Amino acid sequence: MAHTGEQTIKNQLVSALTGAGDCYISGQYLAEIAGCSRTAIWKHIDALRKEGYEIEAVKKKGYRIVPRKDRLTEADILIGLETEFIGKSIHAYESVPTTQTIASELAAKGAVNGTIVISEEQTEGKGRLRRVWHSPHQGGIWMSLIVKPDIPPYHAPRLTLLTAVAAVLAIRETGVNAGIKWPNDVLVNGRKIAGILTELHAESDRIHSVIIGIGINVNQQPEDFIDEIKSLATSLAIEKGIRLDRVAFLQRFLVHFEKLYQQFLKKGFLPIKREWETYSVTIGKKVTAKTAQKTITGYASGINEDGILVVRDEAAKDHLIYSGDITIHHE
Ligand code: BTX
Repeated sequence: MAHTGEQTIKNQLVSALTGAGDCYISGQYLAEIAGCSRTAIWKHIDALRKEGYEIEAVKKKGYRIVPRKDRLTEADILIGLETEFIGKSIHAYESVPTTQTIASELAAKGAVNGTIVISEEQTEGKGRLRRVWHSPHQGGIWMSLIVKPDIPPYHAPRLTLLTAVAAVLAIRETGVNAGIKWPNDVLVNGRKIAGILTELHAESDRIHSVIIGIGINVNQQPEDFIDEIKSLATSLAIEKGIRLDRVAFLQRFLVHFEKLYQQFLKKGFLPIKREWETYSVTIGKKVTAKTAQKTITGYASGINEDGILVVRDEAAKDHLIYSGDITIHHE
């Protein structure tokens, strides 16, 4: 485990090298910004290489970081990331049980707003209600995003809807026609392409942090899905017939998320609600909603200001569905 000082130098080097893109940076310059000798820089560069960063060293020119194709490393994600604060602090792993737990621990230790925890694979990926989220190696984006909004805790579910809109916008940019099934499923032709799990750390009136877990199927092929979800799930690669650059896709998702998040904090939930309704595949449909208490069949007439689904039954009585699963009837 690196000492904190070494960790800081490492971060300074990674951000200087990624910030320079294709250009070389001299050892002298790196030594100046990190406040250490050129020999120490050489040692740090060597340590970074051992961590998996590909760094070229050319005499008289200096150092240059080589972006690796389709690897979700800190450097690859940072190069060309066009956000102000979302995803600027990155904890990237090869394999973890679940990114949610790591993000919760980091949030408790004071991780900065916008920190992301991402892993190539999750061995115990979590869905809602203790369900499993299948997170195989290299197929998708399995990520937890830490945000610390100054909003009352009961407004936190709005962030789930906001995240679904961000996912839909990023997916639609690739040419795949995604929609949202209440509350948080992102679907393409009725099959799940992404799922969102929001966990809240709060006191009664104050949010400490919100951990937004998002799983997006990007490059899985049909055979990569376990039998149980084969007929329910899809990926961007299946829909498009080609593999996608996960880094580029993730960067676009983060840009959309940040824009919507800032809009939400400035202008409130209404613009997000409208956008969510635009992409919803639930609204206006006959649905059956199963909650812990009851089962209701009726027309999904909309969501209210809190993102709660309104289902109108045959007697024209409105029911508010706070949580649970819905089935859409195809008539
Ligand atoms: P959910 O409860 O709405 O969906 C879980 C259900 O979705 C499962 O029961 C299964 O039927 C189906 N499913 C499981 N894996 C997949 C998959 N890869 N693609 C499509 N369908 C699947 C949705 O829960 C919330 C998922 C959040 C996942 C992220 S990943 C990063 C973070 N870490 C973590 O452990 N969870 C979140």
